[in-house]
Amino acid sequence: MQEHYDHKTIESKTQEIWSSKEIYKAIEYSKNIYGSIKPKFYACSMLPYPSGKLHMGHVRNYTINDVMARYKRMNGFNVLMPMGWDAFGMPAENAAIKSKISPAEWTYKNIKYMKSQMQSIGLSIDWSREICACDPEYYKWTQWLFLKMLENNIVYQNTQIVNWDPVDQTVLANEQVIDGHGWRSGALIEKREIPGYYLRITDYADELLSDLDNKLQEWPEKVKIMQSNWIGKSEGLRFAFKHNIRDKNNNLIQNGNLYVFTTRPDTINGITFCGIAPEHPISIHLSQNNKTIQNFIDQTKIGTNTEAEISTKEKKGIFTGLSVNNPITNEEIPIWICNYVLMSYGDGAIMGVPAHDERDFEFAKKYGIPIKQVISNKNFEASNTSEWKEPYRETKDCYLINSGIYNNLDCKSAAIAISKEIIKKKIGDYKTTWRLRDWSISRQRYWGTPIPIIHCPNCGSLPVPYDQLPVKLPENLTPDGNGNPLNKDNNFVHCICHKCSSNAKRETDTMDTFIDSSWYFMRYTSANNKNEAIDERNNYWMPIDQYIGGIEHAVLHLLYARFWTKVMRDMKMLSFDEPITRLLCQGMVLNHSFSVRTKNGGIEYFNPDDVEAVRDSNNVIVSYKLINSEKFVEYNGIGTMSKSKNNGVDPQSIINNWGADTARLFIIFASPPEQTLEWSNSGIEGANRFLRKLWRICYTHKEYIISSNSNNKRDIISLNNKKSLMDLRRDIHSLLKQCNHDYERLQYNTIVSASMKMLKSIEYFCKQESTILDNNSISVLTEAIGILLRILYPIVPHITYVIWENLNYNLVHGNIIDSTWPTHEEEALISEKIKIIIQINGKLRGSFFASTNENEEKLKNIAIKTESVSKYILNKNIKRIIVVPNKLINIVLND
Ligand code: ANZ
Ligand code: ZN
Repeated sequence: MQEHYDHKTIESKTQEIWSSKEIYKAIEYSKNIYGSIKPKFYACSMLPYPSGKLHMGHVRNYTINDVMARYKRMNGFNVLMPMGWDAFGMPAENAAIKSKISPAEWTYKNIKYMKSQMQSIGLSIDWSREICACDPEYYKWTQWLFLKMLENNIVYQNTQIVNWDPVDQTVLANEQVIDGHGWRSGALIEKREIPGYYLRITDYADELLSDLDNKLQEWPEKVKIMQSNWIGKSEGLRFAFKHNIRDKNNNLIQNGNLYVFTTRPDTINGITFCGIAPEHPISIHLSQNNKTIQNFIDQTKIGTNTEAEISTKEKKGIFTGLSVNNPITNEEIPIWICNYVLMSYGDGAIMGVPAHDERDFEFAKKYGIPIKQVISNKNFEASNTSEWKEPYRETKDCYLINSGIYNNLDCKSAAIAISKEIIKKKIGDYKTTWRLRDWSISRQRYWGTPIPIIHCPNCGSLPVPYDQLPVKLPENLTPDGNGNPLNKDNNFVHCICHKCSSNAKRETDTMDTFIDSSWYFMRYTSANNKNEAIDERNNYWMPIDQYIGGIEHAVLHLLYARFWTKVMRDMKMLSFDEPITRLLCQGMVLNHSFSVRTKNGGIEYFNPDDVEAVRDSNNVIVSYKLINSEKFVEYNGIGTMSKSKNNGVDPQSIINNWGADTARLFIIFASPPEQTLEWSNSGIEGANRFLRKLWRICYTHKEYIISSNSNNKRDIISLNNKKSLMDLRRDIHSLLKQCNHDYERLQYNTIVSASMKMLKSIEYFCKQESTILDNNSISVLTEAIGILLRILYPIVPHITYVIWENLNYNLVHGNIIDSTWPTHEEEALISEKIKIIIQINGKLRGSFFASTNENEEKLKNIAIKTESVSKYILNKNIKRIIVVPNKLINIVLND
């Protein structure tokens, strides 16, 4: 054992050993030393996009995963921790446009570097199962699954609306449209309707919703709420306003029915307008010979119309000049075209009740539409709605007013009574409406999984035969920003129809990259199978026991993965319903941010490492300035690490300078996995100091421990009731008990604090004992350090691995990686507590409980710090402290 802790050699050596021995290769059905099959544990992190280099968020994610994997392995589980690359997608194309290298080259280069970074963190990944979304060996099976879904009527073709950039002649993703203009060309973006493929996720809406509660007990509540809102089940009434509006061929539009969907039939008497979407058939009809309406509709189409954006957008509308009649009151109701009414939801039309709906209220206020109150609580009658600042949205203990025969009914009964009346009139019925839409998966992009379809002039669209998979994506194209390069690649586009042998064209759309990540975690289980997407090993490992990733994937990725699993189950490929048993969303990594306003009104950000605090004479921070400069900067507080704020910390420089173990220890210690983590350079230093201290104490006592382990004296501890031995064992075993509890509930940060306490107790013990230890002391010390090393090993695997070997612990417990996890001994915890009285100058001032024969210094310390006592000794000199063992402490003050 070297005298000094040298992270560089330790970490590179251990990593070399681990990889050469393929120590983390997971083998199905592996057995324990007693010959019985180990339970499996599948721990998986969301696979990264190969953007170039790892950021601190990745490191945190994989470290948490690794701690869990190593802990579970020592606890007798057969653990799988795989890794892969979400390697298709737009950043590769954007990089290609910028630097003129092919997306393939850029992606593979990034993967190579990021993989080396991951290896330097010392993760226990089974690299033999590595998968990469842009590898034909992987996407062949994505295409295969797509074709199976086509066969099973899960895939269908329909038109989709896309953002068309008329200058670049290309389809843009929503995030490439900025304020209605193309990100590169600046051109005004048009909406175009083109054909595309869809997956019937709405067929699974019910199950996706009910399984949140029934099967995902170990998912964070907030993720389940987000998914449930996204699925958006709404129960209400759908009914028609009868109308007489005819199109140019004199046919009644939609057979004379203007259908609306409402969740509040009780408010029907409060309707003061009808709102229709800009894409509604009535709107389209009107726009054909009305320029003002046409212009209004065009205006609403600018920009991306995501639901979230629409809800915050200013409400705008235009009166159509038309009206319908309220089916209950027969009042005349004007029809407006409204920008906040979505064509894609319900029927693309609403009954406007401004008195009780927020959006309608805002709209009515703006356009002077009457606001008619029809709901009130018991205590007040109709109030003057023109003075309202907000709609009245209560329903609990509320009753109808201004509603004719329905007056005085409570909201719920009124909703039922009015619905019955509408149903009786045969103009409507109860209806469940879903917010979830079918999944549009066609992208007019190069760098994605090719959709395995050909278009033949004779036979139409045909699926590529299974034996011709994969449809390989050419890797040598370089997009230039002008359309999809696949369209211009004759080698790719041209093909022969397998049915009629005429010249046909390949589909050049590729799949949404969320498809790649919807099933990759299953491919890990069968990664080397060349003949099947998955095999029986999938049923061994799946479902994932612990999935770890960012909260930003709470909805889309996790919902698609759940959907995909259910589809595969219905295609008889799986025997489970949900892919992920337990989910953990790790918190963000934060750092301070500093900036100055530039002359032209912009903001320039400075890296926190370049900034120092300026303090006044009382050492209070008064301002901040750049190091080695007189330039003052503004402190913006703490926020997510990001490139745009220039406050990222490069994990590689931390690992190079301090070592992976230090980085891991800090990350785990700084906060519990689900909370945000504040970066701190002093925290890194502290973590490193702790590791050096651990090394030093082990080094100092190495001869004793080595001999103890070599003679395997572990079981012959005879304590002889020696207090120091009992104390140390009590400390170690009670902390161990806490650690085991914390490991199970993933409260990893407190494990680090417990290990720090263990090391303190060990240090204290060693100071107390004489320099030459007797056999019992050696045994207790060996036991204590053996426990500490194992508790720390999942968090700092390199240093503990090396110390463990150097101190011959493997002779007794085997390799630390597979050694058994320590369990505390209840007997070691027993300590007799006695009441100790505290006196000051002989007067009773307090008391506390302590173990029998507690160390005198410790007792004195406790006494001084006891609350009822400390105020008497504040600013006084203590002359001496008298300890009467197991009875009292008398503090004598100078007067
Ligand atoms: C009248 C009403 C009165 C409404 C009231 C609400 C409160 P959830 O619950 O999210 O499903 N709505 C219906 N179709 C719409 C569309 N295409 N675009 C925009 N809004 C639409 O929302 C259902 C409610 O959303 C419906 O109930 C309707 O407004 C509106 F005091 O009808 B309500
Ligand atoms: Zn053909």
